[in-house]
Amino acid sequence: MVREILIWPDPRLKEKAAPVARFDAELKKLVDDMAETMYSADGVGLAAPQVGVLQRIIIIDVSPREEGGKLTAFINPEIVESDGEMIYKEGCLSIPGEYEDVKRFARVKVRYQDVDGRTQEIEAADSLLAVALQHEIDHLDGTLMVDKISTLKRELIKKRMKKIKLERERERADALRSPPAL
Ligand code: QAP
Ligand code: CO
Repeated sequence: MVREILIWPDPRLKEKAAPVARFDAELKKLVDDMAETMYSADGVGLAAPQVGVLQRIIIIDVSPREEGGKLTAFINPEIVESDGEMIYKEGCLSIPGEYEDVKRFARVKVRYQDVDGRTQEIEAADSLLAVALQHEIDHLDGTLMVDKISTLKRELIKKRMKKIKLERERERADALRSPPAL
């Protein structure tokens, strides 16, 4: 099931997400929904708070178009090692149409649990995966890429997002007024 992706600004995107304690069927269903939502929006990464679920879950697939593109779910992820610096032009499914340079670590080691609760580690350097891990883990602490750019740029983006939200509300109201014929 595709879920609705929250558009920034939204108070839920600023909250700190809670650790996952139960590795059950409900968690797997949420991860499935997040994957469907991310692929339908042409994304490479998505964090649970972006679909309004304040739990420490992220998914990443840095090659979604490739045959056997590999989706990974990271539960309770934490950066345990980092070094270096890189700048990457990032986007975010909660900030559609906007791309900004953000400074990140060049290398990170991330400890996480898989959907079965087993502890895993992954290392990534100078890559889309390295950026995606940092971007998505930030979401779990209520930090978005717009928190890492200038105030001026942030305010301009905020105006454009408010327009997009209004448009979407109007579309929704129109759809309710004249539902598609079956
Ligand atoms: C986070 O971002 C990320 O504006 C995931 O119109 C950022 O998947 C990972 C997207 C940088 C690695 C590097 C954004 C799709 C997707 C848009 C995304 C849009 C359509 C963003
Ligand atoms: Co994002």
